[in-house]
Amino acid sequence: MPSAALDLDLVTADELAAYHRDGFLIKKSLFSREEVDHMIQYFMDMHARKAIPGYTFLTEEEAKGDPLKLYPRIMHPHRWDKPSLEWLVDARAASVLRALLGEEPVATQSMMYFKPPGAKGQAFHQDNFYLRVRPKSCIAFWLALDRTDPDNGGLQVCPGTHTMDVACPERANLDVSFSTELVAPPTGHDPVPAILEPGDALFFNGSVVHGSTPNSSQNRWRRSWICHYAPESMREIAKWYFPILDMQGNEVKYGEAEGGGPCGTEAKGAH
Ligand SMILES: O=C(O)CCC(=O)C(=O)O
Repeated sequence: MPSAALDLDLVTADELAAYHRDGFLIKKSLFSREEVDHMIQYFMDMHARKAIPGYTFLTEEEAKGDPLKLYPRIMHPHRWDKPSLEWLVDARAASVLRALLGEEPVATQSMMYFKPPGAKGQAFHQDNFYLRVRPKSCIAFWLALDRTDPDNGGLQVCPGTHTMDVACPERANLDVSFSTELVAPPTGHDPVPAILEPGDALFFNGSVVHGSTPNSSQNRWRRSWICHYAPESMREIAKWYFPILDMQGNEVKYGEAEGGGPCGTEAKGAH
């Protein structure tokens, strides 16, 4: 893996200040249009070939009109797929993460979201409720493969919530969310939509309250590549994320935090 060998300087002082003020940062065109088109093709082919270990493939009839049941997210593809591992430890992502964290990142999770038209969203939540990274928080790298905006269920983030403690969630409305936990945006921290073009990347702190509404468009997919990382100085993380990798793809051992689990608990029968 080439990642950490390259020391790219991708974050300006103003961007770093904005990240520390808001808890998130958008990097325009981090990946090229050709690269994200390739990623879309790659994961759509993987799905068409039914080449996804542990995945639930339903027929249209079994899915009963729920597009998310036909295209659930792919969890941790980097554990069995080499290109996914390379995208998880990508040198550009590593460089931005290093600047935002102020230290070396370690990789904890990869996910591919298809979110076809009509798919449910994911209720507002905080990622570190699931990852349980301590003493500092985790951080997300959310790469838009399609254009994303409120119409196709793009991500929304609540600026300034990175300084909040991790809250105890309420029950989400399962008519609009595939995941069961809700942390309502706190007063004074209204959500703002992350409007992203293909190849744009959103990075956000693991305490930031964020989520998405259903894809209410007629025909616009909202595919995204989503990875989570932690500062290498962390002491513990939820077991569900083991093995943890450095940015060269080698396993690094950490302590096991109590609880946690997949990022967004899926409602029973969600797929
Ligand atoms: O992309 C989405 O709609 C939700 C993803 C998310 O919130 C997460 O991965 O934590």
